Amino acid sequence: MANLILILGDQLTPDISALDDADKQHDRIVMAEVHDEASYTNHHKKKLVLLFSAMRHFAKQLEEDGWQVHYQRYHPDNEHRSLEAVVAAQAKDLKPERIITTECGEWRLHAQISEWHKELDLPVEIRPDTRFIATKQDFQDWAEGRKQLRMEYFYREMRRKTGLLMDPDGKPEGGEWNYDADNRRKWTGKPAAPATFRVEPDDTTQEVIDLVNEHFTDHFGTTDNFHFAVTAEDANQALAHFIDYALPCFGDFQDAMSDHEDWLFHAILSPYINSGLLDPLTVCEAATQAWYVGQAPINAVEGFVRQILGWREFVRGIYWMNMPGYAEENRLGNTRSLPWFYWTGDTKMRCMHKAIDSTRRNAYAHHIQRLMVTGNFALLAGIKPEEICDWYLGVYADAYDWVELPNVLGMVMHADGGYLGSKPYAASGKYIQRQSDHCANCHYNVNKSTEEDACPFNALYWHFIDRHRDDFAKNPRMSMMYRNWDKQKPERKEALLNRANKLLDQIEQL
Ligand code: FAD
Ligand code: DLZ
Repeated sequence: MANLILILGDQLTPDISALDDADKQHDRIVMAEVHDEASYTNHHKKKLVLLFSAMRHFAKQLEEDGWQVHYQRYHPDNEHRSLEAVVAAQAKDLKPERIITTECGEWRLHAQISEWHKELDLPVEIRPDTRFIATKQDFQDWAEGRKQLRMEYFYREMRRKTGLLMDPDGKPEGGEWNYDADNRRKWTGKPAAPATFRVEPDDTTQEVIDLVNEHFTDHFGTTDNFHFAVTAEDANQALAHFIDYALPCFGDFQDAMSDHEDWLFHAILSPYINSGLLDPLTVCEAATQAWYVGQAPINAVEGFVRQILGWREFVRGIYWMNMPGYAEENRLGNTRSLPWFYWTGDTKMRCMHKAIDSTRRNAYAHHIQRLMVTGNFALLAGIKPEEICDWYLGVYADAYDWVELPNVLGMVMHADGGYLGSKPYAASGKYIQRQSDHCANCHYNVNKSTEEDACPFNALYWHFIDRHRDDFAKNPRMSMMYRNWDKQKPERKEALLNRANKLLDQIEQL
């Protein structure tokens, strides 16, 4: 008897486990652009274009390879508005023995699919997602009994497991596990950042751009200048472009920000890795190969591999071990609403304007912008975790709950009480000045803290430190901050707190 195989929009690879042992002659693959998935958050228009176009290209490739594919294109009047409705209609038609799918990456949808067998009165087989290097169980086994979960130790396990950047004696290549200290140079325009890898929209992508512009007008961002890859072949070209032109400098300028460059030396590969167009291990292997042939230095290659083998796998493990309760965490008790300028970029803070504007145009901002600019501001201002999480889930082409939530709620907002990170990434304007040239072009003065034109990050930083004394004063990694705060004269402290309170009162005007 035939099986019905569901492939989701972020599972676009013929190696997906749902296809293991499938029968081209009898089984039917279902893929569907549906209202419910396109609308559960305010997805950036470019993310919608990327996914729908990549799904269409992948379905075509499957058909050319001899698979039977039922594909639903998006239309607001579609009878079937959810994946379940599409699957139910196909099941009625095919009368399959069972439904097969690969576990999805979001608790929301996972909870739904786990219940389908009741409504559909059919077995639903949910297979592990073998694209990840660690299984959910591997992560749980590693985490078991540990008082603190630290990415660095998990990352070392992953290095040992894969053998990536390990020498024949089982030692890390280059002698060190981690070259983080060599990843912090400021970029002053030299060497020039490489040209962005571009794929011009083909007819399918253009059709989807028109569809998104017609039916998703109120979604964030723009479809203008869409140049993402939408096939595995082009995504592999994007990987080759990164390895050849950006990886050699990736390590040095990993934490840099620029007033003039959106992409710097970053990979811009996360939208492809997360949707299945690129395999994470293949990406890491391509990077390590560049080191072995002397094309890129160790601080670049190790820094890059750490992000994928370490952080990416680590946050996924945290997500699945702690959901659904994790999404509800708000250990710092934040109550403030997200300022409207997160949606418009209309703020006099130059770094915030630049990060949000890049996000709006590109559905992309690099890690340090997400962590130390838009994230840092939300942390210092005490924004409600669910509002800032929803923003991050909407605005990036690579955003899926399993990776967005731990990064935002855990890493940025410290809302999980330090489960993911040992200390909050709170920083004043000085950090942004050190890592970028934004401050030179800013309305505010980064060298001032209490005056009308002082950089808001400065007073907000001390306000954060002061109001969370009970949360952090005993944290050894924060003790220096508290010593510095306690050393300040009472008048100075009062002026800083007054300035911060005024900023918070007028947050929409910043
Ligand atoms: P590079 O900087 O070139 O890094 C290489 C690769 O490493 C990325 O492609 C990505 O696959 C991986 N990576 C790097 N950092 C992380 C990380 N912290 N967690 C997981 N993977 C990582 N990444 C997402 O894929 N989706 C998200 O929704 C997402 N939300 C984020 C929200 C915040 C607040 C922060 C601080 C980080 C978030 N990240 C997210 C991680 C990271 O910022 C992006 O993966 C990265 O910016 C993608 O751009 P790139 O491909 O140029 O990455
Ligand atoms: C993100 C997304 C969007 C926008 N649209 C679809 C869709 O129409 N059909 C689909 O199968 N998947 C879509 N996705 C991805 C899912 O919403 C979900 O985020 C992932 O499948 C989780 O692994």
